[in-house]
Amino acid sequence: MARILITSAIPYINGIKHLGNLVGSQLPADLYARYMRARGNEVMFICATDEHGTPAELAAAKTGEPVEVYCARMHGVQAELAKGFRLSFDHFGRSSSARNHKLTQHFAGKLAENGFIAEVTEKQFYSVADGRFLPDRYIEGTCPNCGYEKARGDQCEHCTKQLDPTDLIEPRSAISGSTDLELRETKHLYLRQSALKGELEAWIDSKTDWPILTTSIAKKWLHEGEGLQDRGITRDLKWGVPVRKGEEDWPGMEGKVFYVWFDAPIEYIAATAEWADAHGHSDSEWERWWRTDKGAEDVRYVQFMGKDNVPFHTLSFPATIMGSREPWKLVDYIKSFNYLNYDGGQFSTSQGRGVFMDQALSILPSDYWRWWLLSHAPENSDSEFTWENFQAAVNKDLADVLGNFVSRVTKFCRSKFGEVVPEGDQLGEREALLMEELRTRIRAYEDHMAAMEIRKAAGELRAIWVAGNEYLQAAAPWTVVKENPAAAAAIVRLSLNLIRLYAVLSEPFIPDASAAMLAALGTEERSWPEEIQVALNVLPPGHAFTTPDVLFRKIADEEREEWQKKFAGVRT
Ligand code: B3M
Ligand code: ZN
Repeated sequence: MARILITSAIPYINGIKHLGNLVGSQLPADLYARYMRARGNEVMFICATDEHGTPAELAAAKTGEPVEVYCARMHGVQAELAKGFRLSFDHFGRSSSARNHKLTQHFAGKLAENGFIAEVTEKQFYSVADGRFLPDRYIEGTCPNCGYEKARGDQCEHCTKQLDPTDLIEPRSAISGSTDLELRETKHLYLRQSALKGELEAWIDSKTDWPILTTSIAKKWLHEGEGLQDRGITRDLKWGVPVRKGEEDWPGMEGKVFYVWFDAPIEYIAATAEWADAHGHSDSEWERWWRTDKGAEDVRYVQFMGKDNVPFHTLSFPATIMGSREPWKLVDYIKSFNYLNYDGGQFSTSQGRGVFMDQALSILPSDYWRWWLLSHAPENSDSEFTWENFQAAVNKDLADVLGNFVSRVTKFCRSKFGEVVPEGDQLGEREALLMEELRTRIRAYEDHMAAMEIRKAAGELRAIWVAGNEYLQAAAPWTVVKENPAAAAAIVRLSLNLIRLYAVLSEPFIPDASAAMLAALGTEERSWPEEIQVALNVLPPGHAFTTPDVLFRKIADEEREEWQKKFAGVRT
């Protein structure tokens, strides 16, 4: 038994996530967590909401709620949707927690003590009318490149040019519209990543088994241009973790908070502490996952994220940990994803384009989505959601292959032998061949799951379902029964046991259907098939079952067209 720590990138608090976000971190992390638990490992699976920064402040200003109230409400919404998708987090924390405040300040203090923080005085816009410094996104003006009048201080949305606030023509406050802006001096903290460059590089070079997508992004940031840059880790905002040096004040930094990307990954650790608190455990219970001096040296730590998050996880967060010179656990493996596109374009939160988590669940149960998303995960390149493809995969894989197998076997058994596993003859050559195929395919499935090759694992699982269907078709118990009922009974007994095996193997992908199959079979036996002979004899003759309802329904063409239309526009 191994101990496996799994974290998913923590979703921003501002709004409901779309299916592209889901498949890029939380869903594959859940697949892996479920699989590792099924194999008998001790798993800690952590996620949280990422609650700080300008986007949270702006979203709250839009709804008119105080930002704390907005974040608490949206955390509840996201937690409910996570449940809806059966994401099996051990804890779904909040980056605004007291634990994260304390830990973030602790890391900053240690980094300063070890010489990895620089204090830099720079010039920034101060709004006299608003009585505050304005971060990039709080300044609007005319784009010097294209003349667009509502360009933001960090970027022009119209021509996409990256900007500095001082580039804007006629800059004004996005809060009040005031043009009474002054460039004033203000002090900020920088994380001296450049001083840790050698250590980071050696560490990344030692990760020879990482996906190319992960290492190529890390190396690009290490070597391109002027190489790894120091990063500003403070902001002039009210909402966030106040800048402190451990438990002490930080002179000159009053009224400032840490930058959201500084405290967000620290929340992985803090959320594990929140988990301990929520269960009344002592600190040693979470520290054994995170402190290599307190039991974490034998933990395997795996992170899941979209490719845009990779620089922060391969460089900035490791720099925070290394620079603390304390024995915190570093990540062992980073699984990163490309983008999922939507029907000929991009999913977009700001434009409300695509299907969002709440909308998806309002039209179909989570297993349909889980199966499609995971079996089409954007691993080696971007992938695309189309309604045609979704309909085809659901109808074929889930309804025709898996669902149909379960329904044919149970209904046939009920009609000929009643709702109990029948006695029957010895099994023959055909069964031996099926078992041989299953043995090979299950081992391949395990290898792909262990390597987090999600599409390949899904393909193997589908092949395992197909093997059962083909066996049933060839064995044809409905014909055999006329001449030789005992031989037909043996086929049926094996097939009922196959359903149980499918329930166990499929659980990480489609947990609800798996539970429905086991419930129908009247069994709790879900141990992993180490020996195929044993696994296919779990349900003995005489064991009662109930014929389940349709596991997966088909999507009709009219429905597909209706959804296509419904989700073609933008969400408001
Ligand atoms: N919230 C970005 C995202 O949701 C960011 C991830 C933080 S991981 C520590 O893609
Ligand atoms: Zn522009």
